[in-house]
Amino acid sequence: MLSVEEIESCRQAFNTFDKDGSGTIDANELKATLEALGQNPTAEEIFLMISEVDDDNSGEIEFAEFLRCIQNQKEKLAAKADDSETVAAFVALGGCKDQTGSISVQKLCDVVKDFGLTIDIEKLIQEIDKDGSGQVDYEEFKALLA
Ligand SMILES: [Ca+2]
Ligand SMILES: [Ca+2]
Repeated sequence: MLSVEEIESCRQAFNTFDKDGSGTIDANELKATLEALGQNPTAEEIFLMISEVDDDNSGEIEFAEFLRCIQNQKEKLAAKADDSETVAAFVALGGCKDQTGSISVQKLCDVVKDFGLTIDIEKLIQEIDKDGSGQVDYEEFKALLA
């Protein structure tokens, strides 16, 4: 969810786009704003941008649609941030930063026991390490934490 401050700044951004104050952003307004930002979108690009957001197919972007778009953006960023913590843990256990490589099941078990966690890690790993290789790759590791 967006905070009150975020909604407020969305409102300001929206008003910047909505030059005639009609309460919607139409294609011309979107184009003019992007051009003011130094971009040079084609009519087709503008159309695609609007249709991506335009849930009610009105051909214009209402404030609710604008808000939803910003919120989606924010959730995407948050999901990315979550990922980076998983990657950091993966690297700390011997994996690679680019999400390749793998960590040994033995090491993972040791760490879990060191932390005194009560989860049944061996059972979990049996479920995740389906090929029984004794190695946990990034996707498996991520599933483990999920
Ligand atoms: Ca308008
Ligand atoms: Ca609309």
